[in-house]
Amino acid sequence: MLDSFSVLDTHTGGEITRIVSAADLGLSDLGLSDRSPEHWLRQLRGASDWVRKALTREPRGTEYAVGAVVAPPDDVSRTGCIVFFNNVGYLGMCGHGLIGVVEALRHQGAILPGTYQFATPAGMVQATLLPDRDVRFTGVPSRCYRQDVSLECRDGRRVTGEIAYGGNWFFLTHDESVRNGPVAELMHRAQQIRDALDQHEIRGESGALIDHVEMYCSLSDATDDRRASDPVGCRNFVLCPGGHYDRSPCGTGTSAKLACLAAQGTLEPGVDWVQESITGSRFVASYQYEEEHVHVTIRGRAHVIAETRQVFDPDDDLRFGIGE
Ligand code: PYC
Repeated sequence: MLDSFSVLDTHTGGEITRIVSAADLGLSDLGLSDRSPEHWLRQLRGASDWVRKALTREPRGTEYAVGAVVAPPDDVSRTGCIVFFNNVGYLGMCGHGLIGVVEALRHQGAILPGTYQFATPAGMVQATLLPDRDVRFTGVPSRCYRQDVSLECRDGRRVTGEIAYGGNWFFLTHDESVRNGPVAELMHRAQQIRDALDQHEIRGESGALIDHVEMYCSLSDATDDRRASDPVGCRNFVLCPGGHYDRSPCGTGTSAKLACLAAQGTLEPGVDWVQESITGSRFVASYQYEEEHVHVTIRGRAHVIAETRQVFDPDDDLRFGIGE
């Protein structure tokens, strides 16, 4: 077991990504055919799961960070590999995390402006580092799976929304409290929906667990000082699987939202949509159809906030974090 390794922290619209090199964990010392997210997932879920726990739990970590194990794109194929994780497990994809990884690679001098591919457990994604340091990415094919899904929460509240996939599974519903509700109330309302989904066994395609809840209200009334020329969009609040809310506008949640707008016919392909988080940070997104899916392209910006060497003292009983 390693006694130390380097971590680079970024934030994208307020949401942290904690980035670890796959080579530092010994994961990319493998033959080419083994350099796949599936192979890494097996390793990370098994012998290396302590890395996830240590980086997303107290005392060294925080439950609202998403972690990423990364192999940078090589010069020939310009293809890298990323596995994202959080305090409860591993994510299919993570949009804010992908923007964070690209900014981290730029900061480390591993990439120049240009377009790269990354293999993730949810599929291949494409990311472009733009000359102004913004990152534009196209996620995995997204789709609206069910519309007008109605469920009753424990407090008797009836909620109607959509089930959609954008790299993770989401239940999306309109909720005016997102406009200026206190975070504690938003957490409570979203958690009630998450509980109702579980209680009524409402699932995504092939029984997939819906582990993200996205509540939204229109952007147009969300701020007082809007101009007529401002783009259309919404403000959202996303409850993540580990019980925290996304400080960023949530990349996979934005993809799921645009898949729903496409299914409803309320947003034309190629038209810009602004997705705003409750911290006020924004992504700009648009979509294109491909057969029964949509490909959503999102533009955002991340910043490096820390470079640390994490030390694992064998005498420290809590070196892998508090909890099992
Ligand atoms: O940006 O896709 C995202 C995301 C998922 C969970 C937290 N952020």
